[in-house]
This record gives sequence, C-alpha cells and structure tokens, in this order.
Amino acid sequence: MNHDLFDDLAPDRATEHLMDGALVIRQFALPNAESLMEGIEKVTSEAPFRHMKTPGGHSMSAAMSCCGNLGWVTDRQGYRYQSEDPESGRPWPAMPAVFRELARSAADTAGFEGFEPDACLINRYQPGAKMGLHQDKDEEDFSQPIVSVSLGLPIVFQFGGLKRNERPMRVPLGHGDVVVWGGPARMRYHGVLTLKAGEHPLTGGYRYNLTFRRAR
Ligand code: MD6
Ligand code: FE
Repeated sequence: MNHDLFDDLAPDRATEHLMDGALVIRQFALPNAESLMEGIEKVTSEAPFRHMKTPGGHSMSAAMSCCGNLGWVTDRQGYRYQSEDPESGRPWPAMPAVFRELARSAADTAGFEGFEPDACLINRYQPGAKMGLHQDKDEEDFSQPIVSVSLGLPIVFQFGGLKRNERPMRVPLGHGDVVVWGGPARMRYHGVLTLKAGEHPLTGGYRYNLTFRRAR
C-alpha cells in the first residue's frame, strides 16, 4: 500500500488522501450509478430495508439491507455477521456483479489489491437519519480494507481517531464518491452527520451507502 505512489501515478483522478490508509476517490462510482441503483432495487425486493435494533434497544435511523454470503445484523443479542436474513430466515441475496467489480477496482486503485468482499451492507438514509461515531470491528481480518460508496443526496462524513474522544475531521461526500479505508485507518472512529432534505435525480429524497467488507 503506497498512497503517495498512487497519487503520482494517477494525477488526473480526483483523489483525496485523508489520512494514512484512507482515500476518497471522487465520483469513482458515477459511471455505474444507475446499475448500482438497479442492484439495490433487486436486492431489497428480496431482503427489504428495515430499521434494525441496537443491542441497547434503539432503532437505527438508517434503514438497512445486505447482500453477499454474509450480512451484518444488529439486534438485542449484539452485532454480528450471519448468512441468513433474520427477517426471512433465507440466505441474503447474491452480491450483484457490478457491486463486486466496483469494490474490487476501487480497492485496487487505492493499493489494496485483490479485495474480495463477502458482505455488502446497504444503508438508506432519509432526512433526519445519521450514524453516530463507531468502529467497524466485527470482521475477522483487519488487514482487509473497507470500500464505501455514496449515492444520491450529499452528507458530511466524520473521520475520527482511534479513540472515540478524538475530534473527527469532516468530509463532505457526494453522489458517486468512494472511500477506501484500511491499513492504519482501519479502526478509526467514523460516522455521518444528519442527512438534510433534498431531491436527487437518481435517488429522490434519499442517500444510499454501500459498504463492502471481507467479514470472514
Ligand atoms: C455511511 N459508512 O457512509 C456509513 N464504515 O453511511 C460507514 O460506516 C463506513 O463509509 C467504514 C468505512 C467506510 C464507511
Ligand atoms: Fe462504519
């Protein structure tokens, strides 16, 4: 992994090296945005969006679904990955090829070669929804990066430190922006601020976020 090298190799691509191990590739997903939305519609026709409960008993403000061999779930028992949708008892829908290929090419671009996600979490934010600072730590191998794709309405992402009390930096993310996040940034606290109301030509009143992980 060498982001400085990458910056030299691709001077034309609008990338922002946020901190060691975290890179924003502006509008990387734009050419695939329609296909990604079709994928979201297909997946969520089989595994509908739902507001999962946190272990503390609160409802998540973003609606979620998953695809791939494993899905991330939360309920009173805690956070985990599992191969079945708890609402239906059936396996999660397959990960659409366009999802997998985009995640892999974004990871390659950032220097994490050969990323093979087995889980994709789909978040849908309506105005007022947010995600508090958290670490992604339910995966087995922290040497694998996370690839995060934003679609639709813009939002402000918070990138914090390795401890929750460190003041986060704020990065606006827009339609098609991809964040690749791994190595020394892998355990950083992060979240998104409250979504503001708006209208996007492709996604209407929503922001969608796809996060690709290697869970096992
Ligand atoms: C979101 N994203 O953008 C929530 N996690 O709506 C995440 O929690 C996230 O974007 C790890 C790496 C990248 C992310
Ligand atoms: Fe996260």
